[in-house]
Amino acid sequence: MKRRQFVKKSMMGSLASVLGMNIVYGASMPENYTPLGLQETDPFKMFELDSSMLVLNNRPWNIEAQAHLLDDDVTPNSKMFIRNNGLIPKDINESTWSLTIDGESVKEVRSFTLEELKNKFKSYTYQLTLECGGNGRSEFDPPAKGNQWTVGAVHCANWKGVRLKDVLEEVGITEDAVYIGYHAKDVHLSGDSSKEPISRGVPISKALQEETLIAYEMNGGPIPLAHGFPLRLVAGGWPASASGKWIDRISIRNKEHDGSKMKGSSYRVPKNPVAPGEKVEDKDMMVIESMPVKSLITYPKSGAVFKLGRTLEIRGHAWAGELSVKKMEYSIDFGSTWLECTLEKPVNRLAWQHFRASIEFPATGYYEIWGRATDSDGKAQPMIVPGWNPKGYLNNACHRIAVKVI
Ligand SMILES: Nc1nc2c(c(=O)[nH]1)N[C@H]1C(S)=C(S)[C@@H](COP(=O)(O)O)O[C@H]1N2
Ligand SMILES: [Mo]
Repeated sequence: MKRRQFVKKSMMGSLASVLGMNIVYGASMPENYTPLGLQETDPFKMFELDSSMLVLNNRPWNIEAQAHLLDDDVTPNSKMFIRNNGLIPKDINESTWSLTIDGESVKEVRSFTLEELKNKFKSYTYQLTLECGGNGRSEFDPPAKGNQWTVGAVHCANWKGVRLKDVLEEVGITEDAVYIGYHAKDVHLSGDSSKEPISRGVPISKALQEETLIAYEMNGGPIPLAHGFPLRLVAGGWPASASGKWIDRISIRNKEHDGSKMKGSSYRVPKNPVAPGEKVEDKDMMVIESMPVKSLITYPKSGAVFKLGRTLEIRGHAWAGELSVKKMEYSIDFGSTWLECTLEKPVNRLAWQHFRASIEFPATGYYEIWGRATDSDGKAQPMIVPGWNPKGYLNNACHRIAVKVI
């Protein structure tokens, strides 16, 4: 028997045993074909998601949480939104994976295997808030194209890895370095391997922050495939698009990185306010940097019903990009009056902050609870959707929930 035939026969044997039955016309099955019966297509099983997560899109996969699912201090894997611009890479081999540091502004191009990164550099663990720049897009009018995220495209997980700063120190960067750009292994939707689905980055000042990690662990285990296994850049507080998943190369640039989704209207907003629906020229747009102040009421779930006389304990999280949150308030009278919540300090810089408050309702009936955070510069969340922009980014309007008191 020829080797190829032998391989095929034994492959067929193992496929059949997984299926639990013989593949009758197996001999005619194309090579490298996975029978449908063995293809997992259920995103809840594939990504081990909580059954209340919301699937917005399947090609590419885009899945969001709901406010009440984000009640944990640290977001568990099953409740983390998933955002992809392309197709998740397959057949990743951890032992041959490497990260190359190149670009105009490196002294010398260097590559590190995962083992080398782990052995050569000290590891750090931080809770880092990552919010998609388009979180809240669904509320813009006129509507903006793109995933219609409601409030659930944000998470704060525990990330462990090495500091990008330490790696760059080892490699050596030149004085003209102004930006870094990541390159990753995901596949463009067209299947064209010369195109990158996304290749974004951050200014060198952000790259050199202590909390900017090249992460290899998330929430105490290997990074799940959908979130960037085996290596991910994590730049907390910035649009999550700056945190490249599946990275195998970081380029140190002597100009603003010009990779895929750095130009045009991608992850960019008008420099000056524009009228809703207005066309904005590229030259009048700028790259989104730190995300604006925002908060979520994660308990109770909107729609909850309570007995009059019972004190309601609300809770949630607030975050403010590069800044911290200095005040969290709530209102039960549509924003006429505000009362302060108890607000915790962040566990570390760039982690979201937890808040709570006890509310007593004066009478039975319908109420809305609105939450409003204020950042350390004194900027508060707007009560209505802020500045319209072509792609619907940066909606940090106050989160609102409805409750009924009976
Ligand atoms: N390689 C790669 N990195 C990526 C993306 C992507 O499509 N490919 N999407 C970005 C965007 S737009 C977001 S919001 C976050 C989502 O991270 P998550 O899926 O882990 O929640 O990953 C970012 N990093
Ligand atoms: Mo995003």
